[in-house]
Amino acid sequence: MNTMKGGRVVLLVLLCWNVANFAVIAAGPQTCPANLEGQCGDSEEWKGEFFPGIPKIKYEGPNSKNHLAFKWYNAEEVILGKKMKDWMRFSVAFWHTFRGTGGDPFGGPTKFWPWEDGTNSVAMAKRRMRANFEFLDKIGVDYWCFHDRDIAPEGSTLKESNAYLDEVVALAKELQGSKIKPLWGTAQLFVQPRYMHGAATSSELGVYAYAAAQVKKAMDVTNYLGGENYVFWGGREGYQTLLNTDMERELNHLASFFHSAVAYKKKIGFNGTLLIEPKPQEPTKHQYDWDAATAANFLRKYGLLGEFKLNIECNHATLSGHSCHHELETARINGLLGNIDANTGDPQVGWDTDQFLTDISEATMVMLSVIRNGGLAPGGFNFDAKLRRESTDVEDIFIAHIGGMDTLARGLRSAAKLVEDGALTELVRKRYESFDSDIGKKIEAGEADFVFLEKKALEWGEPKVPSAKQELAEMLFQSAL
Ligand code: XUL
Ligand code: CO
Repeated sequence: MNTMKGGRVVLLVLLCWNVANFAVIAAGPQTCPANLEGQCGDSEEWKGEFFPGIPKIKYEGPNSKNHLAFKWYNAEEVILGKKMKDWMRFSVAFWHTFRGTGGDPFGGPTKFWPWEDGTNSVAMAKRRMRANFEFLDKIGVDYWCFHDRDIAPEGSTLKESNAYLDEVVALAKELQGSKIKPLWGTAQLFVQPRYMHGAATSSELGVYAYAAAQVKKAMDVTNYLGGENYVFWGGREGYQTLLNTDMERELNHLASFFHSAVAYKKKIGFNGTLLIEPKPQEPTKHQYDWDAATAANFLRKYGLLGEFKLNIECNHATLSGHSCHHELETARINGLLGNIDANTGDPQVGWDTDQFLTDISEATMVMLSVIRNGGLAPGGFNFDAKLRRESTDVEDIFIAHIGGMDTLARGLRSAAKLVEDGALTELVRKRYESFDSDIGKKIEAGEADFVFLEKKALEWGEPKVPSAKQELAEMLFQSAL
């Protein structure tokens, strides 16, 4: 309780912190790749190595002591009938991995990657894109995720911004080759001051139109790059106080915006899944897509079920007072589990810390949901996670991703053990077996009315209530880790 309260107080401070994470901070020493030979200013055509000395990351098994190797993630290994890489469909988040600066509300950037020259130019954006693709190749990940404004700078007009984006996207397309694609693309509708009241839920008509234009373009480029999904995270689609907010009107606007997105997707022949990413708050005090259940009800109310799925982020789940497992199961049982933003929060702080997942127990619960869902495709696991402020070596970028991939791979192995063993499934089946009777079946088919049930209750007398066997369930779970 105290932690939650503390978290809320800190939340105000974090409004600017969150922006800092997405904003381009050009402070800090100017740097550039060692072998660039002084051509830093306009050097996007540089084709050198960004991560010299770091090899392609290979699987070496659990006994390896090499921190630049996988111990649990073996891409080609088949688990429960599917290759690990097909269960996982890992993706690198461009905004954290290539735009994260380590800045927080109390201090500026701490990360000065050798390829950064301190500018927000198109040339720098292109060089950074080359670094992204070298990283993807070396870490062995086939998907990446981006916001429009992470990968290319915002211009002084929408037209100019679109032209910058086109230029960088053309390079990304070339670098992708035939193997790599975006897992999803999205529009950044929260950093620029015009979005201070929201984008689709802004009180200003011009902002709604601008956001629509930005999403239209972001959908175009996601489609052009072969993206498999498109995400809507409504960072500022919410409110600070209901005293100045017409919540019903804002929600109606949000629904209109989504209906237009569906229509545009069909118009351009984009086959990717549209995903809503719930988050309860931060930067707004209350975000409309609070959690999976809220988002599902929104989709149902506005006739959008069937057009959208959900992108569940583990740290957002815990911010909303749920576990990641709860949010995944809520999405799954509603047929809405589309993608996972793989990260974790810190149990001692109340905000979005976006850490790489390292908890095997949590990863196992996540993977149980993924297995029950039959996988995530066309979604996957996007590492919406960042290095700690204090981690500043280039190799830390690799170590963090290797750690996250290995944790989820370990989760998959443990979850598969649980599924194959069957004891936990059997415990749950037994718990509900009274409903397997004829009368139970009648109830589940909606055919048992209260009069009939009263008759049965009178006939049966006091029911015998069995144990839930929670500790046994926990013991079975632990034994698979
Ligand atoms: C913010 C967050 C975003 C979305 C994409 O908490 O998770 O990065 O994933 O806009
Ligand atoms: Co996210």
